[in-house]
Amino acid sequence: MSQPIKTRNSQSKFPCPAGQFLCAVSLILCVYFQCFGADWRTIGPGQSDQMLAEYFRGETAKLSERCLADVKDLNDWKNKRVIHVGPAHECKTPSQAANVAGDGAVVEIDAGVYEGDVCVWRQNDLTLRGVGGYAHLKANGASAKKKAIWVIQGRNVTVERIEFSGCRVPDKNGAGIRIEGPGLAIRNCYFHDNEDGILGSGGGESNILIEFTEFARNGHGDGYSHNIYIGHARSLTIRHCYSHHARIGHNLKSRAHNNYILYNRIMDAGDGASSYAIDLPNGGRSFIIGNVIQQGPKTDNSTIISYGAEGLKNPNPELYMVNNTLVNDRRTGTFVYIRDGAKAKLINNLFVGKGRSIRGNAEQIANLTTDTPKFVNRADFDYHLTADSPAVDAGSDPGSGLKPLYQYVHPAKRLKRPTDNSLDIGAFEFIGKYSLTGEKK
Ligand SMILES: [Ca+2]
Repeated sequence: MSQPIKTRNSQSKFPCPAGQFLCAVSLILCVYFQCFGADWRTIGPGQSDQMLAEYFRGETAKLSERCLADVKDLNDWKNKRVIHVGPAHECKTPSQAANVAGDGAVVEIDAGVYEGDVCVWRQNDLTLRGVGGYAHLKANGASAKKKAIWVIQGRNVTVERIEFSGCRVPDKNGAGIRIEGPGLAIRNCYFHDNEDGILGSGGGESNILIEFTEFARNGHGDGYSHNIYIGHARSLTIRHCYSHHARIGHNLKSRAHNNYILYNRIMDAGDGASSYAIDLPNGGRSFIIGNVIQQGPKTDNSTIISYGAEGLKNPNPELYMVNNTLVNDRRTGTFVYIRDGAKAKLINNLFVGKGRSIRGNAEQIANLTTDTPKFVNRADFDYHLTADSPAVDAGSDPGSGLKPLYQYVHPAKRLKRPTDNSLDIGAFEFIGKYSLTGEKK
């Protein structure tokens, strides 16, 4: 059963032509200034206009919470039906809400554990959110359509504060979310102990945004299932997330044509056995900026970041890696593999540990390879710099399009990257000491 597709800014929402114009302008300004913020306008070497155009064409950006609040002011909110879910409401479970929701519904799910409750969301423009904490969808081996806890078929869906765990299916790809509709935003969620955390693409027109979200211990253990596995979407943006301990599979795998991998923490720690930290098997225009990435001694694959391993099949085989901190705790390995034929630019990256920094060809500026980075606490995976680190003030200006604007705060948060006169190498700027969790000491 498929739902009719609604066009954006449907004219029937607005009472008069002037109103339509003002509403449209306000909405565009809202999307431009509040969703994108400064980082969206500056990311990418000369790509900012293209990125904006991409995201205006796309559907994800308008779904940010702040934008929804503004849309409310534009008289749109009253047309959305809010459905409350929980033991005290008429709708006891999310799957009951999925049977009654219409397009544009806001489904607010009381915090708590929902055992074995799985469903398909076919409606468009949904907001699905936990209220008062995580709504924990504990599958206990259940699945919708033998695919996932939630199969999302509608377009432009936002998911917030939901915890997904325990999906198992016969083909060993049971996911927290299977993406089948274009345009998905995931915020403040937690995916753990499924066979895949998130799986799918929503098709070639789909833009996917994942932020402030944790992924842990997903994977069947056969190497074909991963914490995050995005197919051939138009774009994946993943930022301020924590992805760790994928079971044999990758902590992040994406076949999207454009990848914006920004300010995340991707880790094995001491006991993780993931394969790649980041796998971009088909290349594509990819920005990897400001990430903290660690490969543990038990990793299943000695390469940390892999670009184009299955061939540069996506358009624009360009890789921009800027101000990342990469630590290898394995006895040897490769930090970055770049397939021949790609255009790669690596600036201000910090490579710590044994192994080869780069396999393949890349333009390199101000990267630092060292075994004495003078971190605050390497054994405890706190890679903030100390005053005498060789990375301090050793960076090169990557240009406004590539400059890191945030830094990761644990867990799955961010702060604006502090600035002084000289950019440091790596994911963290040293201006006095910060704790792992972002407090200034
Ligand atoms: Ca500095």
